[in-house]
Amino acid sequence: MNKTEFKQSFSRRLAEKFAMGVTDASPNELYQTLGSLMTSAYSQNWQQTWKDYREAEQKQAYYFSIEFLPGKMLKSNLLNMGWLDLVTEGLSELGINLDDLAEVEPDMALGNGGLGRLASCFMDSIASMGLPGNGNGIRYKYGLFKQRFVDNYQVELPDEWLQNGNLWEVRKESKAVDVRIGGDVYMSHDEFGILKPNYHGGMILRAVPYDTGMVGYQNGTVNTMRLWSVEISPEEEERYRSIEDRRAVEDLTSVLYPDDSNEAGRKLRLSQEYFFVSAGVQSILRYYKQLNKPIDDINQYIAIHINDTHPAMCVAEFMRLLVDEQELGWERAWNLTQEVMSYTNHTIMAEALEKWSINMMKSVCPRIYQIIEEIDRRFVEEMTGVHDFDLIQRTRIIQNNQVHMAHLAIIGSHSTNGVAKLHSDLLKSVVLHDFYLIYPARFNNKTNGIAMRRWTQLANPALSKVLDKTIGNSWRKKPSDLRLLLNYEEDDQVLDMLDQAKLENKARLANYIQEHYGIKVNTHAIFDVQIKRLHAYKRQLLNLLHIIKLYLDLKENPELPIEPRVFIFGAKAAPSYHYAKSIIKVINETARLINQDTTINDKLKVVFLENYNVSLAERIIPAADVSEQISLASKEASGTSNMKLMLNGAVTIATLDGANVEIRDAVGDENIAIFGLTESEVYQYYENKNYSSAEIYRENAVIHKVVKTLIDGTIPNIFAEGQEIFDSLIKYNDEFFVLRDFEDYCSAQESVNQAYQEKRRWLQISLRNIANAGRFSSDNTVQRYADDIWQIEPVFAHEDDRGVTQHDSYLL
Ligand code: 26V
Repeated sequence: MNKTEFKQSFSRRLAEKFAMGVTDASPNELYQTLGSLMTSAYSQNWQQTWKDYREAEQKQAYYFSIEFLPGKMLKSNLLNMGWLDLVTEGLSELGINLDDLAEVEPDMALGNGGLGRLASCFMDSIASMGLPGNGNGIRYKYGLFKQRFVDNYQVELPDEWLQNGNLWEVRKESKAVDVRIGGDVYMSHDEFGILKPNYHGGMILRAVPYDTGMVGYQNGTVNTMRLWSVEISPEEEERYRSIEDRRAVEDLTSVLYPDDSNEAGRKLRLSQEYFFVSAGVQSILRYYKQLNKPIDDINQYIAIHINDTHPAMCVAEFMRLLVDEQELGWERAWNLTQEVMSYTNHTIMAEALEKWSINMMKSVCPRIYQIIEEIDRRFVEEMTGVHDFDLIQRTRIIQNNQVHMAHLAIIGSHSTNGVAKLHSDLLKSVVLHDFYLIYPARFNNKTNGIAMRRWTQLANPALSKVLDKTIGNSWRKKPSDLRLLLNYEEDDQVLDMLDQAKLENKARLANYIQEHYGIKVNTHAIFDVQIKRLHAYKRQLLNLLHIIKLYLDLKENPELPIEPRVFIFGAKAAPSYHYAKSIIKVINETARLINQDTTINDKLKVVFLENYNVSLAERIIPAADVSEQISLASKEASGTSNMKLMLNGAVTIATLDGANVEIRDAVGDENIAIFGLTESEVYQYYENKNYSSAEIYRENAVIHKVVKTLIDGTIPNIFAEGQEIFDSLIKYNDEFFVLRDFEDYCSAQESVNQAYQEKRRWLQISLRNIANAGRFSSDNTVQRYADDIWQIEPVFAHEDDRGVTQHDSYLL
């Protein structure tokens, strides 16, 4: 396709769809037009990809995740189709700015944070590596709430992302399946003497899939992300006459649960889990049956991945279909199930480990509960005599009237992995140690990764240009080539270009801040960024206390030789997480105090950006100088914003937690500011029970002075919240060792301050961070899942230098 052809097709499509010309159309109409050109262009490849997999009888992987967080898709699809430059230019010749169209697209925010964003990075990479892998999840009518600040408090508004339709999805009525929720079940022998379930009552819901094409990076592959939506099945229309009854059904796929740490134990949430698990597994089996292969070989054609425990019922649902419907014996079905399933753990926070009461599970999916009971019974039987009684009691699935979902996932699969080296080691040694004793070979590590293309080529064109000029453009396909940049660490011209690119990105963010918040920030200040969900363990509070300290220091001595800094926060708190919301309020009030204080000569600014989401991340990350990765060691499974910020040249201040450890290994100690307790020191405190925050508060004058501002009126309007946070630190012994790490954190911050003053050294550090970020490409990560866990391969044998298959490019 050339530019002229594109412009013609675009104008023609606009006329067909809206009967108007370019000058009359709104950005939304232009966006719809461009989107429809794109989807028609890739739909053939989508169909072809599907056919190829089927004809080659390829093993396919299915990534089951209750969250996907793709953000906007317009530019990412353009980039992956190889159309981005041409379309940008073509539109510009028509007098249209592509960015104005991109603005119109709502973020697809069907996820809370790291877990869902990782799933979407994986979808991009799986397609980009030409691998046969698909997503399976829920099409929530409302995505993650929109965050607004009112009087400096977080308030939540619904995210009505589907209001103007969603042009990337295709409703596939013909692929709908029925899911049974609730009712009773009892077993009886049928006329052939086979034990069969008899169902009574409950609801039969129609699960309708909406498929979205996952376009691989310039390789012609288009995989599928299948999201399920509930409908009332035509046969059941009669039963759901009243508005209340219909609402009860529609509620099922209505909202994404916004709490990513505390298990609320809600029946609706469990129903959501069973709904997308059952729909997904049924549709996989339906596909498999069309292949006409013996059911005993299903493990050679299908891999199902359980992303965190939310889809753990895959194990029991797969058993149900094999045993009840395919009439396989238990043992055979069980072996197949274990070979098909694999599981990733994403958190070590105990509160987030899912457990469901037996009663609730019986009431949502009684047959699944029976099957889990049987799995549990056989597990205990099999382990008795092999392992000691206590170990078996601790690892069995059903304990104290609760079903432990992680136990189900581990016992019912062949692979359990963590998401960074340290995290995977902690799973083996602490969190899942009992299981490691039983199944050592099942445990493995797959360090997370990020879709490099989105986080450089799309988010940071300024940096991308510098890279192209300096090291050529091979890094665009092969992120490990970023290493070539190391050859230029002494090249002042290159360092200067990097500096200019960063400044350009900072100016863009500064404009945004000025426009939205009326706060003027100095683009030559250090942009210090902490962006992630608000959680006590992530310690936004530690960052805040350091800001307060700097402020107090400046008040005392306005001539203090510190580089001007802009502290930037982006974070949503779960609506029910009182403490996290108090932290937001206190950061906002501190920001107002500091930003209005003219006596500190604009040396400090604090900006808390509302409604942190993927699109905002794309604005903030390229502009960051400093990346805050300051969770208490052992608590952050991996983190992925750490990788995105590093890739964009930010210098990391970090504890040795999650993937920070691997980032340190990649860049070396001189290029990262490490501080704080190590994981083993944290565990020693737990063991010896000898931590006393009150003692630190009493004896450390600096800490005393800083912490006291929470309750002494220094910061206005935080009467209750300041006290709450003060109490968490002093009265309740500071669960996340904020005070213990404070001094060390301040020194790390001071070393960053120093380094920034030596411009050249700073730019070199930044360059080394970019150059070493290639290893965190999610292309690598998914390749390891493909090789070690799923055993899937690309369809075509001819490969390019990345090992990626090539197809034709997209035609209009
Ligand atoms: C848990 C719950 C429990 C209550 C109901 C709603 C809900 C939703 C999500 C979750 C799981 C959150 C787990 C999570 O996001 N973990 C993050 O995973 C990232 C990708 O592996 C990793 O980088 C982060 O360190 C980890 O916190």
